[in-house]
Amino acid sequence: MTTMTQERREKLKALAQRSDGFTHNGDRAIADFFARAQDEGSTLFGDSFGGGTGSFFHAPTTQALKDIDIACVGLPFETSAPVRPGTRFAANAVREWSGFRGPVHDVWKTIPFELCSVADFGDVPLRSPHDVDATVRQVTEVYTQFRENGIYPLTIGGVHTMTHPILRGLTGGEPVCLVHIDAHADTARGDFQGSELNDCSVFLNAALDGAIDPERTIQIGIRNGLSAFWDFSHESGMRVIPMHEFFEIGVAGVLKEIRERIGDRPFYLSIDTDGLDSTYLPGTQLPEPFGLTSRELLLIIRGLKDMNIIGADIAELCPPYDPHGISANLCSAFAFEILCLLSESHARNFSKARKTHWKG
Ligand SMILES: [Mn+2]
Repeated sequence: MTTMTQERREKLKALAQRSDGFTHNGDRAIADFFARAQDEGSTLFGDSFGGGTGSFFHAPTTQALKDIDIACVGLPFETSAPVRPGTRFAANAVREWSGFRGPVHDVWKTIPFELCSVADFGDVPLRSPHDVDATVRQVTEVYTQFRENGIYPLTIGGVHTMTHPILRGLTGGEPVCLVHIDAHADTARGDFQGSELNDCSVFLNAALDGAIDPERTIQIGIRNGLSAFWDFSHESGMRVIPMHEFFEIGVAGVLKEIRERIGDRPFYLSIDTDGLDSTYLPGTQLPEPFGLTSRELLLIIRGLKDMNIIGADIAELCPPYDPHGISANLCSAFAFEILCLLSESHARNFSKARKTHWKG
């Protein structure tokens, strides 16, 4: 038994009744950010589920390219989905859950809104959602504009098919390195199921476009009986880390190889939600057992800190197959981790450091 003296009780009472706002454990930068965001009328405070602005992470919504450093983008395209439909609902599901994520990284104390102008760009307005070719051209156009304006995109798909035009636009044919999380290597040779544009040939197409460098590509989490389709990965020099090898080398082994292969070169991060074990993320187009745990993927993402990331996407999230929202919530948490990486990287690469503002 210990003793609660009157003096101790008074001390605790004084702490509980402080009226000078949150002290954030003495972190002035965080306190200043909260004061500024509140002053500018952000909805970071006190809204309920689905409330606030309904934007990614409560970011201001704009498509004014000159005003954006980091664009959070929805890409609700699923015409080429061969298995289970519903990925078109992913962007809004992540938007909704993202209201509970951030604004401060709980370990690094990174505040993306203090490093960069972060915006919800909205969804790519799909002009011809029934036409894969036309959509590939349109997505290429949008991400070309991002490249021309120095914008790093964080995209929530849609089917993985669109990572190919994203990379084509974003790189302009100057190959970047790739970190790819997936149960499938997505390098099936052309005319897969009657079409070259599909979600099983994404990174073969990107390599042919000169958008990624196969020898600086690393694919993590690959598994299931489709491995016969992925010859191109092995033959083009990509590093494929299948799950059975991941079980041996773990997160530390993966991060070591990523650092060796990519170093400080620009790289793109593409996450197919089926890279995760379906226990952790059931809401995906093609769930695959025996994948990464949510903690393992978190540690892989955090292990990319201080590297030269220029864009990222999360594809194949399929909310209708997860009525509890666990999958979309998890993706919103990964998305915030990635937002921190992107904003730190952008701030290092561009001298025009500027903050996010909720009012002009
Ligand atoms: Mn996949």
